[in-house]
Formats: sequence, structure tokens, C-alpha cells
Amino acid sequence: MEADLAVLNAPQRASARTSLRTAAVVGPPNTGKSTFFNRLTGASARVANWPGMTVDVLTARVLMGGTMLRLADLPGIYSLEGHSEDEMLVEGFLATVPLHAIVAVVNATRIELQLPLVLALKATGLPLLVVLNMIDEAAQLGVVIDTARLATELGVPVVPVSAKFGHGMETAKRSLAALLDAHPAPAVADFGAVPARDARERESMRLCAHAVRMPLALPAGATARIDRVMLHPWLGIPLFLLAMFAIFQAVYGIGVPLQDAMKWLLDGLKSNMLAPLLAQAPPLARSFVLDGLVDGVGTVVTFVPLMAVFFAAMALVEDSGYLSRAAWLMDALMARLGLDGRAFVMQLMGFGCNVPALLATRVLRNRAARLLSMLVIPFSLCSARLQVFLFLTTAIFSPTAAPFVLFALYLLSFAAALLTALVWRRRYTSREPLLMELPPYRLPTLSMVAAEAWRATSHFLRRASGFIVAGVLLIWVLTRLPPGSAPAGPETLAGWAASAFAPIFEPLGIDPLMSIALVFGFVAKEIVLGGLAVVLSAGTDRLAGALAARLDWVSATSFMIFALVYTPCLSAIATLREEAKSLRFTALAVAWPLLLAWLASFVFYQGARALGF
Ligand SMILES: Nc1nc2c(ncn2[C@@H]2O[C@H](COP(=O)(O)OP(=O)(O)OP(=O)(O)O)[C@@H](O)[C@H]2O)c(=O)[nH]1
Ligand SMILES: [Mg+2]
Repeated sequence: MEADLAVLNAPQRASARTSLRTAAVVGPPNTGKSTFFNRLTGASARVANWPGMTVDVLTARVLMGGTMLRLADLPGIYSLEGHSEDEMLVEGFLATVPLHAIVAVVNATRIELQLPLVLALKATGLPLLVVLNMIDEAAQLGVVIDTARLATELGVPVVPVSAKFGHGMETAKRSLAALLDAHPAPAVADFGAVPARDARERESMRLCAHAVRMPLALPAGATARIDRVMLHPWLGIPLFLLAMFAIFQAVYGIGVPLQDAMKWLLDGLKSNMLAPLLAQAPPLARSFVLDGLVDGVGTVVTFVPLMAVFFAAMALVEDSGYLSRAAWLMDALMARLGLDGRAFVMQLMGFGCNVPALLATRVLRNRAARLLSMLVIPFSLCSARLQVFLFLTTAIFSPTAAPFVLFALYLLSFAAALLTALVWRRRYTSREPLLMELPPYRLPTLSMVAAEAWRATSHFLRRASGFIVAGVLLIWVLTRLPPGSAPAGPETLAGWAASAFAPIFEPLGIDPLMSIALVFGFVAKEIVLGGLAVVLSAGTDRLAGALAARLDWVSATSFMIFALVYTPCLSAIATLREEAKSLRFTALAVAWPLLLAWLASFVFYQGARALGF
């Protein structure tokens, strides 16, 4: 993500290195800090119309004239006296990291509420540039800001910008460069000089009276009209479920044909190029490459287009501002479970990957609420599990039934989360009322949705590729050794391990060999599918058939229920441990889902069989 120094000649490079400057982007939540940061540096920080998207420090380098600037994107803060984990992170950052400048990004349409923070930042003594972002929305609403006057009265440079559309970025860049030139020595923030809140609010009102003209009444815009339907007391939740269901339909409708094309491509590659190429190789080596590496990894690769479609759909939900509505709609229900609406949204974020969702709990101020949220998030059906379920549902169920089964699995994932909250809310009680502003609806741009789909998919691949290759190869070794034994037969290492696990999985109707894939799924769910392909010695083209021949819908569903609930992957567990800083809590977060998964599969499988299915 760092700008390339290679474009410079040697002396320039040396001077850019020696004059490395550091600055940070600071401001209230959801003002477009990450959008601004991405525009300036070309980085790809995650952007969403949701206060609290950024929870960690992300840095990138950018060349500004002759100086190399290291810019940090920070989480949003309401004040410098905040107590949530992400706010304390920002305060700690400003108090300890020497900076040459800070860039305060505020939402121009809410300037009167956000100036007090700017005044506090100015009082810390750090050189300051004020960016009035979302100037496009301000113009639409009729908010007029005299930036020159504001700059004079504040005594710091002020630039109007629309980071989303790229307006004013050149001026912002020049102002920042000038600020850096004027202040060559870095410093840390001095919080001692920050005036009291009342004094800042009075000063902010005075400044606004001089430099800002607000319309008498803000026009009742599209947001209010849309919300009359979306937040309707009766329609709100059904509409939300409908929207989610539409996403899954789209994932199947657009993603599956793309996936078929990918399968066809990989198959051709395997049978027309790789197989002839390896015709002379020893059988064990040929099997290792073709049945292990190519089948295992190939099965996973065919899902890449599908996942890109899914991530694009989620980016639409996140960037439109609907996510905050989901929190609002679910708040009453979540409050009964000892959580708040934001926990529900983190659950939705977990659809992509549980790890960022776990990190997103940093915006919760109360530790008990945070722990309870971290306990429920791993039930969120992440994209790695989605991959397994997409495959199994299409292999076992009819094309009309498959989306419903998948939707039911999402409902089950919420049910497991709700049950967990109900059971554990007394142990982790908290009372923190939800105070969240609903941002206006914003039309996501195509480039942003595409960028997010790309970011998430490539992140998934980078994260997963090592796991997948190592996992499927290990499974290949276990199912093919000792040499000479029938693939995945009882005398192989895997067969031996499977019989050891049999007493646990037999009552669930899960075939011992399939349980091997589950055991590996403990490391990363991405391995499950590749693992199945290797265990059943079936390529991308034949795996669906092999599974359908082996499983009826009851045992397939039991397998999926277990895979959904059983345990977060190793990365999620590591994140949990890191964030909760408690070994006991981490142990609970592993043991509880295991127990729940076994019970859920047991009840389903035995129940269905008892009913004669
Ligand atoms: N209309 C408009 N929308 C913008 C502009 N800049 C950012 N946005 C949108 O505002 C929302 C928030 O953007 P982010 O960059 O994630 O905001 P942030 O300040 O980093 O948010 P946190 O990390 O949650 O504090 C997104 O939906 C952006 O697309 C702008 O100049 N105009
Ligand atoms: Mg951000």
C-alpha cells in the first residue's frame, strides 16, 4: 500500500526518506475520513456509511512534492475524552506518536456539531488542517460556509472537499504540503490545554454565526421519505428480511453461471494440459498434483466469482446507509437479549468474515456488552462457510429449493446467536443505551462497490490461499498413506482418525470421512470444501455428484448445521483472544459453539429420522 519510491532518482529518494513526515486523519465517525485517506494515498481502507467502520490505525505513504508523508487513518471519535476502545486508541495515538500535522475531516452539513472537536484538536498544539468534507451534500441542502472567514477566525487552513467525488482534493493536498513545510518538527498532542466542553461549544456557536449560513429548515429530503417505509413499525423487519433474501437470490442468479464458467475453464485446464503433462510422472506424484492440489484448490477457486458478487451486494447494503437502519430496527429485540442494535449489525458484518466483525466491537464502550457480542459474532455465517453451503445446497437440493435452504441456514445462524445471548446475558450484563445517529442514505458509486468487492475477495484469497493449499495437501497425505491403500480407505491415516471420531459424529449422521473435513475446518472453513474433494477423490466436476451419491438431504443438512455452528476458525479464535485478553473467555467461545453444534445436529438428524425422512 506504500507509494513507490522507485519512481524517484537516487538523490530524490534519499531526501524523501530523510524528510519523512507523519500526519493523521482525525474526526467524528462517518465523516469520510477513510474516503479522504484513500483518495490522497491511493490506499484501500474500508469505507461504509456506518459510524464506526474504521477501528484500527491504517497507514499509507504518499509523496507530496519532495517529501514523503506517512498518513494514518484513525477511527472516528466524538471527543478527546471518549471511553470506548476505539476512542481510547485515537487518544493514545495522538498522545504518544509524534506528528507533523493532523487533518481534521468534518461533515460540512453538520459543522455546528463537529466544530467543538476541531477546537479541541487545535488546542492540542499540533499543526492542523481542517477539511470540510461532503461539500456536495452541503450544497444540496443549502448549507453555505464561508471557508475563508472560518479559516481566519479559527487561525488554521480550511478546505472544502468532496472526497467521494474527488472535488477539492488538489487544494487539500497543497494546503497539507504547505502545512508540513511550515512545521518541520514533529510533536505529540498536549491534552492539558484543551478548553472545557462548554467553552468549546460557545466558541463553535460564535464561529458558525459568523461563517455558516444554514437554511431555516433543512429540506425534508429523500432520506426521510425512504425511511417512512424502511423504518415502518410493521413493514421494517419484513422488508429487511426481503432485502437479505434478494441478496441470496442475486448471489445464485448471477454467481452460479459465473461459477459454472470457471469450473469449465479449470476442467479444461486439468484434462487438456496438466494431465497429459504429468502422464509420465510416478502415480503417487500424479495423484498428489491432480487429486490433491488441483482438485482441492480448484474447487475453492470456482467460488471466487460467487464471492465477488456477494461482497458487491454487501457493499451496496453497507454504503447506502441501510446498515444503520438495520441496527435501529433490531435494537428493541436486541435490548431484550442484553445487546444493542449495533451488535446485530456486527453480526451482519460477520457475513463477510468474522474477524473484522469481532474488531468492530471496539466501538462498544461497555466490556460486558463487548464480550457478549464477541461470543455471538462467530455464529455469523461467514463467506467461507457460505462457500461450503452453496456447494452442498446446489449439489443436494433442487434449484428452487436451494436458495430457501441457504436462507434457512442464515436464520439458524441468527437463532444460534440469539440463544447464546439469552443463555449468557446474565453472566455478561450491561446497560448501555444505544445512541446512534442514522446517516442519510447515500447512493453508492459503481467504482466504490467494485473496489470493495475486489478488496474483500482478494483479502479472502490472500488470507485463505496458504491455509487451503496446506490443508488440502495434508488431507491428501492422510487419505493416501500408507502407500498402496485404497484412497480414503479404512487403513489410511484418515480412515484411522475417522474411526476415532466416529462415536462423536455417528449420532449426527455425519459420515466418518466427511468428519475429517470438519476437523480441518477448525483451522479455516475454507479447507472444508477442498478437503471434501480430496477425501472423495473427486474433481471440481465430479464432487457434486459424489456428494449427492453419498448423502441424502437429511445427513447433508445435519453436516451443514454442524459446520455452521461448531466453531469459529483459528483466525477468529486468535482475534477473540487478542481482543478479550482472557483465556477463560476464549475457551468458552470455543467450547460453547462445539456443544451447541453437536446438540443442534443431533436434534435435527434424530428428529428427521424419527419422522421417517
Ligand atoms: N456525499 C458524499 N459522501 C461521502 C463523501 N465522503 C465520504 N462519503 C460517504 O460517507 C460514508 C462514510 O465514509 P467513510 O470514509 O467510511 O467515513 P469515516 O469517517 O472513515 O468513518 P468511520 O471510520 O466510521 O469513522 C460513506 O458512505 C462514503 O461513501 C463526500 O464527499 N460526499
Ligand atoms: Mg473510516
